[in-house]
Amino acid sequence: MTSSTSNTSAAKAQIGVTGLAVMGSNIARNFARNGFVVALHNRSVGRTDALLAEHGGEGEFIRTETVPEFIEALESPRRVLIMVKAGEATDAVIEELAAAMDPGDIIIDGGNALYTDTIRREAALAKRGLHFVGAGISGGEEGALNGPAIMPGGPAESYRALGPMLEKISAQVDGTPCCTHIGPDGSGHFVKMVHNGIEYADMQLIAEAYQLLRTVLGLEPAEIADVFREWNAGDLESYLVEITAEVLAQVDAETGKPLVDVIVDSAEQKGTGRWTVKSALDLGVPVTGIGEAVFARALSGARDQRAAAQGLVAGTIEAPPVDRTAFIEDVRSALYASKVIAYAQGFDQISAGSDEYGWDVQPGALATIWRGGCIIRARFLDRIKDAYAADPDLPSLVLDPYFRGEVERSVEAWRRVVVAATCRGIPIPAFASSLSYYDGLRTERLPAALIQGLRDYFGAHTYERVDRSGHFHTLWSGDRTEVEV
Ligand code: NBP
Repeated sequence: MTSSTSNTSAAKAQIGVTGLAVMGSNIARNFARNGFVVALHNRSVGRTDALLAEHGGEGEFIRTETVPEFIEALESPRRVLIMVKAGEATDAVIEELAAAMDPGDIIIDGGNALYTDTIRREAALAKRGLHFVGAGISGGEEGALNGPAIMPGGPAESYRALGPMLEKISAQVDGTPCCTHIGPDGSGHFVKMVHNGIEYADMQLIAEAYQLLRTVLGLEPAEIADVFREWNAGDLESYLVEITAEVLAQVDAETGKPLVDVIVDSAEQKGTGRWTVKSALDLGVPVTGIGEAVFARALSGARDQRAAAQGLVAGTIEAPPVDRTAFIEDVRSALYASKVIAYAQGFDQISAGSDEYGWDVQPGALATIWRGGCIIRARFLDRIKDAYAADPDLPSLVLDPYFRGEVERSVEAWRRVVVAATCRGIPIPAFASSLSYYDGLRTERLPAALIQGLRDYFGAHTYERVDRSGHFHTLWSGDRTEVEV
């Protein structure tokens, strides 16, 4: 049933959604399809009317035009989900809503907010007695409509009033909702940010695998689509691998060429990958896979510079011969191992962020809710859930017995792939840096000792010794004896 006027409706809405572009309207429909009465609001009323005209029959909606009307349409405590453009628009909408709301009411920001903004907003609204929930929502427009993964932060108290509704509209895997309370203030948006960072790494690794199969084996996109389809039946099963096969198999109607060959090779970004890397730098966590993925997009976008660099000598060297079947299997292994590294690094960042802000984020719970609804959903996440169930204090995902076994089994293939690419001059930044990270992690003695020596030489920054505790400095410009400082 659709209510075409606002506060004349008898029933009050259990949830209000403001911001009815693609994400907001699909989430509003998802709530309504799940039996909730939904109040609708958008800055320009045309979007509200378009939603009601096209989908008003899907459930019970209350149409509102103004913020006071919208607030009046909601049952108490009021729950309002904001789905507007992240940044200043979110602040403007929060201010308008907060002025009309009462203590105990809940404002949920489902946009891709920067977690530090969420921390700031939560603190400011808490002073006014309002609950603020920064909720990461993943799954794109399809997920928003049919069941996204939802990562709500904010006060535990507000989750009690809100959680069951979010759990109902989220994706479900094995009867478990892909939604759980992540922790206080900005934790939900923080984990969503890292989720997006992992998504960047995942996509870059897939793209490198494609490039290798195309360049080294000379396979056509349709043939590579078949390879990805096959991979999707095994341990690599995931939404991104599945849709890679779809995109590679697509033929451009106009030219008859593979669609991938008529798309400009310049990848864009909206910012969450960059945020992830900035945060990782601040936290001192090496997220090399995500970093390479962000930089690879930046390089792809430097079109003028790339055009000017055409003709630079490749300097390729003779590569070991490759057998088609064996090489495809090597690339599969390298992709899987690199993916383990990207997730291990992402989970390290979440753990560091959780420690820094005192959020107590549970990595196993996160792996559980990422199994469905979101873009990085994958069979693999069941394994991550199991890994953290077996050892919640796992020092690195790579050290879980299952993942360790997989990576150790893959490492020779991984090296062959990196060698094959390097000899031929094929760029594989994420494959190569993930392998280097793995080698760095397992190397007993790193050259960081020399770096410490250099730092002490030019800046008297001191060093620690392997044989006794304390901090030491060599009198480099004096008699070069060592002093304890
Ligand atoms: P957009 O990010 O394109 O934002 C459009 C909405 O913001 C419209 O409803 C627009 O109202 C409203 N808006 C703007 Br712009 N400025 C406003 C202001 N100053 N005051 C009030 N409303 C304002 O929409 P989207 O793609 O649906 O995404 C919504 C949120 O969800 C974003 O934060 C996005 O990052 C996040 N998200 C998107 C995806 C995705 O796949 N697209 C996935 C996950 C999360 P108008 O109609 O009057 O112009």
